[in-house]
Amino acid sequence: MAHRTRAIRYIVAGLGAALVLLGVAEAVSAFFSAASAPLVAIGGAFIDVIPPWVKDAAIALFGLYDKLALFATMALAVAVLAAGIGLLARRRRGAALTAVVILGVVVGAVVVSRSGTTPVDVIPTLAGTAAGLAVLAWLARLADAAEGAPAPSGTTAGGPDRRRFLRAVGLSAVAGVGLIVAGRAVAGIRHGVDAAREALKLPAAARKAPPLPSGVQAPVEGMPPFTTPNGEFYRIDTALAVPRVNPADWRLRITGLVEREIEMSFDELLAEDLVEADVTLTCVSNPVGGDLAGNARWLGVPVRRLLERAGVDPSADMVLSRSVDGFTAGTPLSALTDERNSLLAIGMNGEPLPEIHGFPVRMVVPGLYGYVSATKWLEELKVTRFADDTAYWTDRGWSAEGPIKLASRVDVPRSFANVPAGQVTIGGTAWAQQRGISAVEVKIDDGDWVPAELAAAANEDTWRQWSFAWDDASPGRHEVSVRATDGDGVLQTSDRADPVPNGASGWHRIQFTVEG
Ligand SMILES: Nc1nc2c(c(=O)[nH]1)N[C@H]1C(S)=C(S)[C@@H](COP(=O)(O)O)O[C@H]1N2
Ligand SMILES: [Mo]
Repeated sequence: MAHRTRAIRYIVAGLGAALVLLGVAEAVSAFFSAASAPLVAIGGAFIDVIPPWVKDAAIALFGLYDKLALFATMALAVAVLAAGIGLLARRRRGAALTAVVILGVVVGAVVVSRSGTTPVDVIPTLAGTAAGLAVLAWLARLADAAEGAPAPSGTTAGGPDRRRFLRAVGLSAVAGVGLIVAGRAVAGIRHGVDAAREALKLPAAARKAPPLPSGVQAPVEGMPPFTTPNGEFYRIDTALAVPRVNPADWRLRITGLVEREIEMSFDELLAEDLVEADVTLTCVSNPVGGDLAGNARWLGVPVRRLLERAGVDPSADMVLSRSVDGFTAGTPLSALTDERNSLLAIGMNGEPLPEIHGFPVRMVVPGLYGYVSATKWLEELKVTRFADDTAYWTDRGWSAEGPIKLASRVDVPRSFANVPAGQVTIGGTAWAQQRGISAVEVKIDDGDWVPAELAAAANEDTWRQWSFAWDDASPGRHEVSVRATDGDGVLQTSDRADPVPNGASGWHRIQFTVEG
């Protein structure tokens, strides 16, 4: 038992040193780029190398908490590593300290290899490693003393030494956690992005979106709102730390196969004639019946106009958009130059873009999944060819082209809900951006397909709600399926496909119980 208590002291020393290491790195990183914090860099690198099915499984498993789950996993990994190094420090002090140095060097290398970082961004990791080394040596020495081994200072075993060790560990933990919290706060203030966003007044649109027709919302209680409030809009991206882009420093560059490269500031973008459009965004990872889709009123500059100004070379067929954190999307040039409302968006539902949705500027392209079009924290449009360039998700097994597939889902009742007997009102959503929805049918149990009531359509780029009143709902368990027909008269396919590599397909079906 006594033996074990002593071993635990070294484990605790390792954990304390790790907290200080991370705290110092986090605090110092507030003065460097967002990706300079070691855990952010490691997590980001991890996200970049995981195969698509793991990313998909993580989204399915943790939904919007996938980042939290990743951080929790990393915290666990760090704790195990720190405990191991602490144990090593008991008998082989030099080896333990060397292990910390090696880890620091490896993490530093990962940090500088991340896009969006420069070599100086290694400084937070180096500072953290130095602090971690000092604290590990210090705590291990106090653990020696508490253990009764002859410590370098010549102290011997006893109560005071144990208390001294505990105090030192407590101090390290408090300092580590405090530095992490303070670092986050300082980073927020220092980068001034919140303040810049608050202060931003969006100009009025030169071309407003037509008002939404009354009746876009199906008259069914519990339906999602037709326009998704910003706070409820789904979020999907690879960014562990939300990129902090101050509009004052923001530049957009249009490069590649153009007659003249263009560079624009945020103020220049605001001075353009702005266009407003209601567009439903959809994620390719959305499973059948899933909710990785949202509808907003976007305000921005038509991409077409800027590409015309740059003069696109006829040999080009793709625009590779790049974010400040190195994400890229490859959009067919035609989708950016035809008549659709492809925008460099700065506003979302009457507000500047929320930071997690790409502040200050993102792309919105009707009809294409987000991974090939909706680049957030945009900084470059490179006019190029599919044959010459590949994008972030195409390099990880997803298709180069990602037109949104016709989809429909049941929103009400919820899966496995109990509903009162009598009339049961069923409601849902269907979308086929660029084509619109012309019909929705439902099937109850083994019955025939029957037409549902369509809510009003806003335009062909937004989803469309539907409802169906089932008058003679009999008590018991029931099943309802839904399928839609798009504006071209094409019926939604029943073929089941997984999200990888270019979006899920198949009819959505849910079960519910009518109470007796
Ligand atoms: N910079 C950046 N932009 C990005 C992504 C990303 O990982 N990084 N993900 C894309 C994907 S896959 C989707 S579905 C949409 C989601 O946009 P939202 O988070 O605003 O809903 O953003 C796109 N833009
Ligand atoms: Mo996505």
